[in-house]
Amino acid sequence: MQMTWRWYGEGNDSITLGHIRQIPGVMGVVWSLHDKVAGEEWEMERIQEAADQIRSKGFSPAVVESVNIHDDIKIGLPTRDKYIDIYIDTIKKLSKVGVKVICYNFMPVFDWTRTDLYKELPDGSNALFYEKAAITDDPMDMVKKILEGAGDFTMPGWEPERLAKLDDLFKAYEGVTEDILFDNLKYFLERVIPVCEEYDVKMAIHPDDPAWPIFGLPRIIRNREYIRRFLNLVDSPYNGLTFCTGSLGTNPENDLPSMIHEFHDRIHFAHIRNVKVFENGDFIEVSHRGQDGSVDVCEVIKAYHENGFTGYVRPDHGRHLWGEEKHCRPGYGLYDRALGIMYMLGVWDSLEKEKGRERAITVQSKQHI
Ligand code: DNO
Repeated sequence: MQMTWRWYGEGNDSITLGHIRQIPGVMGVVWSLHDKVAGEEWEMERIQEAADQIRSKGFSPAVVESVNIHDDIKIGLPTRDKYIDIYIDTIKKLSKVGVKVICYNFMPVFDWTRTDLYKELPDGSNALFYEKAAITDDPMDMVKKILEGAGDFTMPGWEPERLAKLDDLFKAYEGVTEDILFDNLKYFLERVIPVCEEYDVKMAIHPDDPAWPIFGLPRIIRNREYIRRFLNLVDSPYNGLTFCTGSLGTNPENDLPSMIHEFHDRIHFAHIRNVKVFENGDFIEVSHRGQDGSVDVCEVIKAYHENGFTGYVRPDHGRHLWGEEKHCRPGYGLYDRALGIMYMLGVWDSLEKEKGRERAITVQSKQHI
């Protein structure tokens, strides 16, 4: 497992590369060009500059998260080919600086959705919260809350310019059913995956967050059955997953360790996060420690370990601690994600030691024979 950290870039993140260097075990920085809107060209000079900056501090730039997919591709409009061409061009350029994995999503209109970005937890910290009853019929209510909460920070998937035309967007998605969304995803993948195979860049789709349809929009990457269907759309190792325990974990029916056992060879990027799911289906993000939420993070790590996982991992959203919500991007503070890394590495390292001991015992007993 290769530990990484999501960084939003100089001047666009409260955290610096210098801070990240002080977190034990982090070898890669997950990045993007966050000012680019879906469907826009990524210039080679900008890509090179970002990769060089990340490398200059000793990190690998091998994972890019959020090369966002234009809505026309998801809706299946005739203009999609133009946007797929641009996407392919970006994949080729990213390969030139050593990018190996691209994390993206295929959620209509919104990326992750929450109803409160700063819900207080009993310990006095605060975190992203989803309250079912607070979802009104008007999605604009939620958009306003999220954009207000984000303040000056950009939020990938929550671009104000795009969301200003929310009514038009919703109209454009009318008639897009789950099956049609699957077809449109297949169309996209059938064009993109052969290029990925040639350029050795793996696509890793992010699950829908939360793992159910909202505002009548279809959401298709949300459980074992749908993930199987997704992987079969184009059955290539280059068509893979970002396995996010926080997103899939919002539905307690998703048995995460067992899904890792099934899908591990198609998981290229692991997002590890804990959520506490309440009986009425509301959920809040909590510390990575298994006991603190509904995701048994120890078992998750164990499942990766048992399968010899060598892919990229990052702590996903964290709580906002010690007042940091005043200056950090929602969900992306420094402290809780750093604590999460230490928890994950603690579990991983002890499993590695155990394996070493078992190996030594096996060698010893063979010598006796
Ligand atoms: C949540 C993230 C997602 C992810 C996108 C990828 O914080 O894991 O927003 O970056 O869905 O396109």
